[in-house]
Amino acid sequence: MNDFKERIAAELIAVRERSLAYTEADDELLVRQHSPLMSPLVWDLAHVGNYEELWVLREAAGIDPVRPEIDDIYDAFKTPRKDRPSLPFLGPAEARRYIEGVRGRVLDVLDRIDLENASPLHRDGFVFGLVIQHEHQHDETMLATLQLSGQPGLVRDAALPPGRDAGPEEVYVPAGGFLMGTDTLPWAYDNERPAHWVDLPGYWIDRLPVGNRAYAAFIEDGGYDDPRWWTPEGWRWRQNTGAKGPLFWENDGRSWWRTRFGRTEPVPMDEPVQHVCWYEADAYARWAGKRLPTEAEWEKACGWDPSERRARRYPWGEADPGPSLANLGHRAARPAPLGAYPDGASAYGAEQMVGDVWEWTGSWFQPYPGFRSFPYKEYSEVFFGQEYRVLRGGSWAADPAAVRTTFRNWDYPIRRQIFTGFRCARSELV
Ligand code: AVJ
Ligand code: FE
Repeated sequence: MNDFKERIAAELIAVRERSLAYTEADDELLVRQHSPLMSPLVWDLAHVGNYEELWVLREAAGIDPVRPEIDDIYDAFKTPRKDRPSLPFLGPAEARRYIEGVRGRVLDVLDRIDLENASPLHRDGFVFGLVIQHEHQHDETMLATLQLSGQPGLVRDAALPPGRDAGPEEVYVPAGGFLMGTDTLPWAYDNERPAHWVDLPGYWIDRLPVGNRAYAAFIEDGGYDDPRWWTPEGWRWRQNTGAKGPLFWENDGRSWWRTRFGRTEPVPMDEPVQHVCWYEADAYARWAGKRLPTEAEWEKACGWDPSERRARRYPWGEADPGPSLANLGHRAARPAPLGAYPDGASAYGAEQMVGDVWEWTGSWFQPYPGFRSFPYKEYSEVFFGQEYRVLRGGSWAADPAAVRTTFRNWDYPIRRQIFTGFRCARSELV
């Protein structure tokens, strides 16, 4: 195998180790549904194997189905998450056997194929990138399921760099065009393409994500009881849910506590806030006299290099995201303190844009001009419209393989179990 194939094989092995680590619990825990919002963990596990079989073995390599009778069970569109517990899904032992069998053949395919070959699924190892990123995304979903379950055990305590006073609260992004999206990153999804010029007026964007201290000040200022800060739908959400703060937060009358993978601890005031929905982020921003950044504003502040006039792969440039640049890959099960990554700053000086928490933007998930679905409509196209808000940047639970300045994630505006926070922006006064 050549170097590139070796790297793909290493990524395949690493992501599988991760999936298996999240599904080591007893069988009962794996087959149980912890929340109607989520699948049983063992469903996610076999689903990633089934996806890999469909795309690498059947579509790309033309190999006959291993177990065609289970396709419907693992088709996310045939059964919504809430109905998945009633499916005849594979049990834990069988699921592990199935995905291992698929993986063995996938490595054979990798060994055989010509990555310089013309087929769009194979070019630059695209189909392998597809399944590696897909599995990492499901791993992050499994972590959210585990967090909701309240089960202990997934706190990882790798030391994170200390926070620091990072200077002025906002950075200024001068008016001008930038290239949004990509034509060249080989593993980018269809929704990140094509690259296109976007012209923006000057604006200010927060240097750092909104922290727990600032968010607690919003709550303590009566932010959850004042309809002025909320959109009508947001206010309805607030009233129907009775929410008083981020998910997993509690106030004992004296201070704020949070529960994280089964441990209850004081809310660390110097960390980015997480587990807030879009409505909460939007209300906070209005209270602060600001607004959420549009997706284009977010991407320009994160990835554009105005002196080179080109887009960077990461805010700091092209270097891989090592532990001094960003908090990714579940090294610790938490966001890093504010100001922890001065070397990870973007060209405009914005920090912690990649890693720590996904960030809500003010934009709906919509296609870029010239969008073409690839390799299938159900990855992105069926979600376009005014139903999902775009999330950017990647959380502490996102893997570097599925993070870049152009990467787009999306979810319903009510979602809070995901590892999501936000930063604010405001238009230049003219
Ligand atoms: C891009 C994270 C919204 O989890 O629904 C997983 C990714 N697509 N399987 C999701 C995905 C198909 C997707 N998100
Ligand atoms: Fe999936």
